Amino acid sequence: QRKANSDWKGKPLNQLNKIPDCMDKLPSLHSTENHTVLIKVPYKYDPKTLPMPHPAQYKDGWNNDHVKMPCSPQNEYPFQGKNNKQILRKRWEIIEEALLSKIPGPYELEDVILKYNSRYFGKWNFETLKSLFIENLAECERNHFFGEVLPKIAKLALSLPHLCTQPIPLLKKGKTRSITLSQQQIACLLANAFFCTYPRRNAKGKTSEFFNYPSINFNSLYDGMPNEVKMEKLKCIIQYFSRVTKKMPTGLVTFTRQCVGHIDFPKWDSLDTPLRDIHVSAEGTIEDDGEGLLQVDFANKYLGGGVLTHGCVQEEIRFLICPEMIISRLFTEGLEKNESLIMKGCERFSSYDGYAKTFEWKGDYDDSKTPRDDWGRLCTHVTAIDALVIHYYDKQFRGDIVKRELNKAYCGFVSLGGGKNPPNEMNLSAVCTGNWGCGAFGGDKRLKALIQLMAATAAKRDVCYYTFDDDRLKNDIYNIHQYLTVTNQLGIDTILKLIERYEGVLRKSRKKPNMNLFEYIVKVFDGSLENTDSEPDSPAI
Ligand code: AR6
Repeated sequence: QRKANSDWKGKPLNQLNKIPDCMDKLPSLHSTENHTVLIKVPYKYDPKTLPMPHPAQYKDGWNNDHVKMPCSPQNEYPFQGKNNKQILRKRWEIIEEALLSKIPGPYELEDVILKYNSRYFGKWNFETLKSLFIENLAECERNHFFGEVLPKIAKLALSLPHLCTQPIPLLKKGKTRSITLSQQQIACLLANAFFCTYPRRNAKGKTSEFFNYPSINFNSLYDGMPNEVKMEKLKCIIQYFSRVTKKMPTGLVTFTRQCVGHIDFPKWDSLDTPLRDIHVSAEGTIEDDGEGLLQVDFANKYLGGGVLTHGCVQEEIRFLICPEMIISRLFTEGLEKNESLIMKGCERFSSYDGYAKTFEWKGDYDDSKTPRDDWGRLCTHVTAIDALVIHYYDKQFRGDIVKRELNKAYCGFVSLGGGKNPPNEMNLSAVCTGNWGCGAFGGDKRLKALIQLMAATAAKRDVCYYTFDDDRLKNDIYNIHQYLTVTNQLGIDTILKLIERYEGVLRKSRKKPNMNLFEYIVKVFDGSLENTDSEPDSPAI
């Protein structure tokens, strides 16, 4: 499925460090204070055997530190009893009754979901869902989904107390912490999201309990004016469930919230290290051509961004073709500026075409060629980092803003190792990225490329950069990299001073620059700006 790519510059792709080849041996898998393992250990990956949940019996954790589970005995809900009398009932019993009933079409699915979400009767609508099954898909596809697939998704959802037996910790801000769970457990949790069973996750507003978490129930995907892109999103979700209910994947996935202490950031202004190597290409995408590399998710602070609502750009698309990533929304609090989320082992299930408004689901994707590590995780590592939204062009070059983005990228790229010794750089894969923060978030591509290169350098990783069809950018990045490493061996400290100087010029000139950051850097070194950019309102810019 990967196209041959000849249009690149810099270090050849096959010379970049890649997992699994560069990886150190993994320690044996077990829970620690900062790592919750939801399956039984000792564990050895066997492609034919599903991992066993741990513990054997359901243990509840209805408190502020754990996901509030739909099947918790403490989850109660008002229910219209006999003679229209409202009674409180165990919500899981209402869910069980509802999901075990016959659901022949989208109208009945709506009724079922509203049975245990009766507060949202008249508030949630299911127009997109209905439109997909009634107008968009063929009758045989609808019959297949409701006849074959949906009963299996319902069964999967109802297996929650048997599959997810251990309280799932919330990955809260301020703490590095990991969760490892089986792909089967993720499928079961996602099946619950599909049926909108998660309690306490529908209320909006600053006082609601999960205010600082992304949404997880899928109702927002079903509602709204019928919309083509949302229907394509739903097709990705249907594809995922069709696959896992036919043949359940047997591997594991780890989610790590990585929080870097403020004293542990590099002292950027005195870092004289020259930039690491780069491979830069106009062709290729992170998910298609980044195998074995640390792939960047151009994230929202609320993981997945608009995946369950509107918006369909890099992050949303990634979460749709690899839906296991969506489960991060269940337990990951909004990221702070010194944090990232690293996802190891998520499988890809769909192919796609187009982008944003033209996004289209294009059928199955077979990810079985991707190797697995000793923990049974696919060797696909994705790091989610949220850039700043840029409202004013000049401001992004300001020292404090540049440092914010450097620190954020560093949080995503650094390997904290976990052990006492810092990881050996030979064991670190290169970063695979592109125009992070430069689409929906409006950043400057050249600045962000340099920032990512500097952060990767501090994290001891090379960079593979896909410019997303921008040939000029490819050449510019290659040329400035050569200029900063071969022609002049400049350290990160000097590069930062040059960015600061460029900001000064922008600020003084108060007009759109006629010279981009890279042109400016080269001109400063050529000496041709010596007498001009120190002047206020310089005509040179
Ligand atoms: N591979 C390589 N480059 C890509 C790919 C890809 N698959 N897809 C897009 N690009 P954007 P942001 C390039 O806008 O600005 C989401 O809603 C392409 O040039 O997704 O950081 C999140 O949830 C594109 O213009 O990232 C956040 O809320 C550029 O990367 C928000 O968007 C930036 O992609 C983040 O916005």
